[in-house]
Amino acid sequence: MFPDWKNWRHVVKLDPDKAADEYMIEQVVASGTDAIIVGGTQNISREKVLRLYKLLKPYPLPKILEVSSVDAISFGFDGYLIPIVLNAGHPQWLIGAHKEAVKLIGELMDWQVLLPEGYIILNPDCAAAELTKAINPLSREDVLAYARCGENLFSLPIIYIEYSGKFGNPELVSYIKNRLNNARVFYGGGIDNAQKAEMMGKVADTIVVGNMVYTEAIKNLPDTVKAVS
Ligand code: 1GP
Repeated sequence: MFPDWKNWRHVVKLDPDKAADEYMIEQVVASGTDAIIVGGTQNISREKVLRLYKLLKPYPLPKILEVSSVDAISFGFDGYLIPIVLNAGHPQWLIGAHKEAVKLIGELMDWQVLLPEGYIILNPDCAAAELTKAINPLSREDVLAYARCGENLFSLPIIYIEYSGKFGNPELVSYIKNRLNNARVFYGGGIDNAQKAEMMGKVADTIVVGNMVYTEAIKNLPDTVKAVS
């Protein structure tokens, strides 16, 4: 089964393409975050994913792989998040890559440990937006329509508002969150201190922090957890 994710308030996303060591992982775990997602967009290989998994293995908190390429799928994780980019400009990222992966390993897949997430990528300058040719700019009605399609047409349990690398607009996140009925709203992008964590924690179900753990802002990590607890 996929770990009990609905109570997660704070998650750290680690990028296999960035350097991590035991001390950094200790700091991440000690922060009190609810789970660790391993995921990234660029230069992801199975070798890099496994290197990170080895560092995380001693710790009991949920270790989730966000699958960005079938080549990087590694066994051992507690769950697998499957991104579906709702505002992708190319069907590859809506269903194409998924279909290819299922064609390859569909027989072996344990569907119980998979959880799909509907991404809406709103920072046009981030790597994921470039890769998926994310459709931007979007009005808030456009964003809401994508979110509602994800929730109601695709029955996605998570709508992930992605601003990777940039702090987004809490009012927009709140607008979306208040108009969804079932899907939980994940927010990620530009959170590097308690104040930003609190702002987004008020309007999203779960906040995702990424880049800050690779900078000196990692010292603020425990405060970002406290801000949403
Ligand atoms: C990236 O949403 C996450 O996928 C977190 O974004 O790296 O900007 O914190 P940051």
